[in-house]
Amino acid sequence: MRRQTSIPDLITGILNGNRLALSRAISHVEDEQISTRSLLQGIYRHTGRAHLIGVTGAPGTGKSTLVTQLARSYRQQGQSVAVLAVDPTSPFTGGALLGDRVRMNQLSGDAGVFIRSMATRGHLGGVAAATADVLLLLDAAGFERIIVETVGVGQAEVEIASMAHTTVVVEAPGLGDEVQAIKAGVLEIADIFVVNKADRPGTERTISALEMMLEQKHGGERTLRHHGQVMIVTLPDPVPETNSWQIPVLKSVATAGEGISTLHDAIEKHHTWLHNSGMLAIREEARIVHTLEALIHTELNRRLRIAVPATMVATLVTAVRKRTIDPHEAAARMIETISNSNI
Ligand SMILES: Nc1nc2c(ncn2[C@@H]2O[C@H](COP(=O)(O)OP(=O)(O)O)[C@@H](O)[C@H]2O)c(=O)[nH]1
Ligand SMILES: [Mg+2]
Repeated sequence: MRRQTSIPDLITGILNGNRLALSRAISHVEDEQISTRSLLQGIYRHTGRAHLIGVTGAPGTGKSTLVTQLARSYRQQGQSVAVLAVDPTSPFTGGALLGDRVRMNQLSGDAGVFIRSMATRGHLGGVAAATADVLLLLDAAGFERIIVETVGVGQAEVEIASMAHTTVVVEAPGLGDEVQAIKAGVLEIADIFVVNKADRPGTERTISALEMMLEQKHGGERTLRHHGQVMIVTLPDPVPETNSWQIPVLKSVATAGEGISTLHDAIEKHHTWLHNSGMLAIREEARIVHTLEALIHTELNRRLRIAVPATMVATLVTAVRKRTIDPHEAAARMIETISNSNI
């Protein structure tokens, strides 16, 4: 059984960089305990300092290997770094190949590194919302760089990647079709592309394919996805030349540590650009809108489930099917029931 620690103690612990307190707090979020809300309330004003780096891409492209190398690179420059893997297939979750374990062990035992994986199932409020809360905890604990790894396939994963300040999309050569496959969701959120496994044939072709897609892409826009809708954050028009970010297409061999310093530099350059261009505030506000929508959505769903009995839902569904009432009318009656229930 988990030892009980009071919320104020947990908050103090997190703010003092106590790893045990941080781990426990993350478990609170994962288990969706009621205490999560007061926990977040206590730490929120201490957040906003970390640079959030999203690393996403298809499974097997070498994200975890790359993230491990990046974390080492940050450590070498004296910056503290947290890694959050939101990936059921991630080596961090225990499915590690020996080499990955060895690499992770080189980082473990270092107080400036914190590595954690997140379960992707069972979050009522959605995995993206739970991840956002864990990111706040890591931020409050004082980590200067937070790297979140996700598999860029599902909508939730794309949503998580879009919460980052800097989103790195990882490709691997020979996945020509997959470049197309992930293009729709991921191209819009990429700030940096990296073609990993550059020791493999086809690297230059993949780089050209990405560069071609970038040329076709309309510049100056970055989209945030939410519930299947797309919120577009648009820069003031016309976009001043100094205000635009040129998305670089880099290459790396993560297993050999090649290309890591270039990637590190590109991430830092993007970080500086976000600050200097004013884009940081624009993106943060878009993210806050997104968070508020998600919270409201979850809360209204909860109220709906409590206030509207299943029998009423069944009756209304049947009525709609029989064309006695239309869907708008049925929805209105359910909403009215919530309003009258004083929940
Ligand atoms: N040849 C080659 N293999 C790599 C490279 N980077 C990672 N790998 C290997 O690719 C496999 C998948 O790597 P992993 O980091 O788990 O990918 P992820 O699923 O994207 O997180 C592992 O066996 C890695 O050792 C690379 O640059 N070149
Ligand atoms: Mg992985």
